[in-house]
Parts: sequence; C-alpha cells; structure tokens
Amino acid sequence: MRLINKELKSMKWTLIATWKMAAEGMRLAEANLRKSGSADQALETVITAVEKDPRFHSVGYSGLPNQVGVVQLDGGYMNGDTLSIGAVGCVEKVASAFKLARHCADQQFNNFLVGEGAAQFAVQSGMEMMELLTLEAQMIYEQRRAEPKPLSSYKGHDTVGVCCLDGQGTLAAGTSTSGLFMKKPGRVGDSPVCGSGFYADSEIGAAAATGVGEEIMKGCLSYEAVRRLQQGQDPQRAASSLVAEFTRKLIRKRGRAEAISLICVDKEGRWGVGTNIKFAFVVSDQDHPARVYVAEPDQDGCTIRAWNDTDQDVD
Ligand code: SD4
Repeated sequence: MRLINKELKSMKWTLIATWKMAAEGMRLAEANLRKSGSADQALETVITAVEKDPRFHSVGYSGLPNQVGVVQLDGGYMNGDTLSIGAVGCVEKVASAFKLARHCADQQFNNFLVGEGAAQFAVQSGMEMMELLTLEAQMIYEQRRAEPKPLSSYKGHDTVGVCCLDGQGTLAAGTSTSGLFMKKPGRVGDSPVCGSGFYADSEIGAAAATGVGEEIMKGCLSYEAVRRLQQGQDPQRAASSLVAEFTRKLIRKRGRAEAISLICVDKEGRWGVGTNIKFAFVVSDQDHPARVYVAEPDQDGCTIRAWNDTDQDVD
C-alpha cells in the first residue's frame, strides 16, 4: 500500500532548514531533489556544507568549544519511512556528526552513541576525523574566558536542523551542532535526542528544533509538532502555537523561557515555523528556489517575512 501511495505521489518536494547559514547547502540540495534525489541525501548535503564551513562557529569544524576548550559535537537523524534513528552526543574530532549519526541509524542496535565510544565507532567506520578547534574559535574562547561576566544562554550556538519531504514521499529530519558555547564537558543538548531535536514519520510530517536544548527537551518539541500535524493542524499553526504555548508554560512554571525555534513540514510538503526569538530559516520546494525568511514572535504565534539587509542581527 505504501509503495502504491508513493508511486502515486507527484514529484512535489520541500526542504526547510534552520538559520541563514544553511542557504548555500540548500541550493546544492535542491538541484539534487529536482533530479529525484532522496530526503536523506538532501539532509546530508545541507548539513555537511555547514559542518565544513569555518565561518560558522556553532556547527562542526570551527565550532565553539566547551569550558575546557574542547569542541564536542551532537547530531541526529531520522528516516520517516522506516523510523530508523541515529544519534551521537558529545563526540570529539569527527568531521561530520551528522554522517556519523546517519551511520548509527544503519545498525540494528547501538543507534545512539556518546563520547569516546562514538569517536571509536567513527574511526572503525572510516569516518573523516580532524581537529575541529580552529585558531579563530580558540581566540573567541580565550577572549570569553578573560571576561568576568557569565555567558548568556543564547550566545554562541545555532544548530543546523533540516526537514525534507522528497519527491518519493519520504520525510526525514537531521541536526548537527557544537551545542552551547562554554557548555560543561559531557553536556548533551536536544539535537541528538529523538523527539526533542528532531522527528520524522513519512505518514505525517517531520520537525527539527534549535535554541536552548534544556528548554526544548522539557517539551519533546519535535515529536509534539509532528503529533499536532497528525491531529490535522496545518504546519504553520502547529509549530507557531506549540512554541508560543510552551514558552508561556515555561514562564508560568519557571519564571522564564530561553530561546526556542522549530521548523516542520507535513507529508503534503506544507511547512511551518515557530519561535520565541527573531529567527532566520531557509525554505525551497519544487516551485521556489531556496529563500531566507525571518520569523518573529507575536501574540498569536509568529509573523514571517523575507530576510532583508536590516536583518544582519539574526544568524
Ligand atoms: C543545544 N539546541 O545544544 C542546541 C543548540 C542550538 O541554536 O540549537 N542553538 O542545546
């Protein structure tokens, strides 16, 4: 039945990613999706383009280090056809946390590896290994260490999160991040936690999150977004009302809420975004090339408009 449904599917596809830094990789991925490329390939193209790029200090190579000056990465992956998941947490010296997470999803067991064991598995699997701390990231670290004031929770981190519906009807979601700047050694955020940082089910939709993992995990927000899609909410409503409601709940219960942003796409290729901060994201589909948008929270959820030159303050 699933195959028949897939054959009947049009070649409609949608790709959505967190933050402006994803734009270049999105353009590469969309060329592939036009030629019947898979959602998995699209995720890998977008995420590895960001991981490799030393201009971005929140993901992969040149990511900002933890309190002791070491770059520790988190990454996650889920395929919505098979519900396969793969994830790595707190892994060092791996060029692509996403590729390693995806590789973990190919194993029958041991889908979520952390620390030394994850790095050993990367080496055994022939993954590219490298020093991730660049001179520039080290300088940012040294400067920050010399400052007396405590680090604000939303300084120096942005996860690349991607959701894709491909032309064959497969949904997938993936993430990669160096996590919070100056995090404690061993700290793992939401990005590799299935249901919090990412979720995908090809019968419903896919979602991915960015922001302060300690908040996102309190609401299992990616799973909750997909659950709301299953209830029939349209993606924009599902994502924006979820983030707005959850932000209010955190404030009610805890007196404050840190940054949370969420992207999602449903099985029809409709997309949605929710955020409680100014947040940039990139979308493309079979009719529209990759374009950067900005979402800002308002009373009902958030407003969305095209990114322009006045938006230099948002990553
Ligand atoms: C984390 N959620 O490690 C990640 C960081 C992030 O935008 O996404 N920042 O908590």
